Amino acid sequence: MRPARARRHIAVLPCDGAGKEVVPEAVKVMKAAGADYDFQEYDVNADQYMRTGEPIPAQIWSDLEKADSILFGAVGDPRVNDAAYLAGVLLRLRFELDLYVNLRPAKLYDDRLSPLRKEERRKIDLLILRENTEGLYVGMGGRFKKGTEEEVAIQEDVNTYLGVTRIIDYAFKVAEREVVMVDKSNAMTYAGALWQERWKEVARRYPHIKTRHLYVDAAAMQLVRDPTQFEVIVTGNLFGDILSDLTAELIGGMGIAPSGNVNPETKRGLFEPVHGTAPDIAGKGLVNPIGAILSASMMVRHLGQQEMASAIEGAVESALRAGECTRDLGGSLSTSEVGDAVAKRLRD
Ligand code: GGG
Repeated sequence: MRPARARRHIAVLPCDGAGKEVVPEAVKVMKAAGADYDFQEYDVNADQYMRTGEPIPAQIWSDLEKADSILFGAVGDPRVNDAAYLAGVLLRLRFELDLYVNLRPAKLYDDRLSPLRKEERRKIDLLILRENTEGLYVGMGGRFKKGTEEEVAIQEDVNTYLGVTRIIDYAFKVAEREVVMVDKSNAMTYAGALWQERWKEVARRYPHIKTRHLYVDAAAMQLVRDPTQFEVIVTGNLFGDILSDLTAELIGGMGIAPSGNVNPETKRGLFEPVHGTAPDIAGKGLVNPIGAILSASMMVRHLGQQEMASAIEGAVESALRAGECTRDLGGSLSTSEVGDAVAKRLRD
């Protein structure tokens, strides 16, 4: 007899501010959907950092490396005016676990949430694939003559053959119709040339998928003009970050946008709402938990439970259509009441 499969260990990192409010709702919804995971919450947050000076203590890091997946809220705190904290938590997890694919889907669940005037342009259902381990985020550079009028600040944009190739290849693997590659190769000629070369070479291996290239400024314009034209967009770290905030607004705002950080080879994953800690509204029951709940649905899908993932997504869609949502989406429910409304649909 084969031994029973061990329960999946999900490391839960609510972190700070809004993250602390939305992550419990995502866990509540997964439990209502029947997820039999071993959820373990870890003390990674600004209070812990201010106490110890360590963004992620060594013992916790060793657990996170072994976890089947990580459910993450948001990191940042006005009391910590120190980029080392954000870098030591979120960027460390993305870089050291080599979560090179940042999946940022944008799907409109209810027509009334779209800011677009023309009805036929609203049916947005696209995926932005942001390279997640390179680009301007690696922290290379420096400040020369800091604090003087002669100061020079340099921030390096790192693009490697391997990094660019693997994210473009992943885009072709998940696309059904078309991949659009976005860069700024007319201005950023060195990095852009590498992206162009790898794009053309990888595309040749997938002749059944249509291809299109857009400069990032044109891509931003086209996303507002007619987002329905896109299926999969693949791009670098910074452009993916910016364009996915734009697409979040097209589906109802930052509160609703989910994301996954994954490595398709090791199967490691970290799932988090796109939004940050929202210190202006955190702690008042106003934060929208839908981005976190949809991120949990992405995690469940990544762990191979497709039906459960679709059930969670369906329950979110039904709650949104019934107007059972927070104020940012025109509803009147609190953060936990939205979690309850979604969970109820999964239990009934
Ligand atoms: N879930 C996304 C996240 O945590 N991003 C980090 C971030 O933007 N932190 C700054 C902040 O929340 O103020």
